[in-house]
Amino acid sequence: MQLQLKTNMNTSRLLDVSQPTVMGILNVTPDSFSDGGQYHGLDAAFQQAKKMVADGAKIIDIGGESTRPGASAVTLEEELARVIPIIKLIAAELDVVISIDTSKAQVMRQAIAAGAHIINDVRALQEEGALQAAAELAVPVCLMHMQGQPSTMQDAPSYQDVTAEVIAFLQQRIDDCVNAGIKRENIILDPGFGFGKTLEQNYQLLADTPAFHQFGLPILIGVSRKSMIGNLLQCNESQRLAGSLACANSAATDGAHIFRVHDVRETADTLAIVAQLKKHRVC
Ligand code: 7PM
Repeated sequence: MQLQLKTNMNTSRLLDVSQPTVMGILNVTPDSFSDGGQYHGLDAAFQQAKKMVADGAKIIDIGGESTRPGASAVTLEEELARVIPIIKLIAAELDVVISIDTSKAQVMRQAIAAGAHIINDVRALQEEGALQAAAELAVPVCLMHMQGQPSTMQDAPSYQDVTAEVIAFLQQRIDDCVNAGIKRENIILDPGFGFGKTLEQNYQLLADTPAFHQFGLPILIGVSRKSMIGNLLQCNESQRLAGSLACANSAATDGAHIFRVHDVRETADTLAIVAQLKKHRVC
């Protein structure tokens, strides 16, 4: 399974996601790199990206909006000021695919112009102008499921059948995207762990990873350090590595393609073990 990417020369390049692929998380919200002046923040973010590439990340996911439950909204100007400089720097200096974690059409446009290759939208292109921007940009897009809005989504998540409802939502968004002119083969799907789901609903979805293969599209899994791990194990964010790797192991065994993670090296090791085991497994 391959994703077709555009480069700055208007040539194209393929990203093979048939083998499990690590996407390293680079948050550029003030709480992540707030060590003083702007340059230091930029340099610290770049050093972290460089390390993630050395550790095996094939994609760097850059996000300037905190979608943390209860987080406040960020203005367009603020989000652009956070993400555009680091996208330009990484595109110029590192050989890695860049995804932009945003829901705003203008951020999508400027990020792709600055050198990003993939749009990662937790709101699945439902904001004003996003569908059209993604269609015009003609780059791969990740469509994620969320119930509600980040500010209130964890208050009272409710489903009759979480997996069936997430799948129905993704099917509808695929149809909407294709109707808007987005190529089906440019779509990546994501169940949206932690986005309007209880602990039990999150584990139900993870256990149902095989169901997401019905679309024949790449599956992205974002469980790294999330509350579904912390609440089960009763541990804080710095103590969620083993739980994150256990989830990655399960999803990789079930054939997920892209793993959005904080701990790149450890996840790449986990995926390598799963790949080796798969060579020896009969079914
Ligand atoms: C606080 C809570 C801060 C949650 C950040 C988060 C996903 C994503 C995020 C995901 C895709 C995080 C999340 N999660 N994009 N962006 N899939 N496609 O843990 O699961 O990083 S933000």
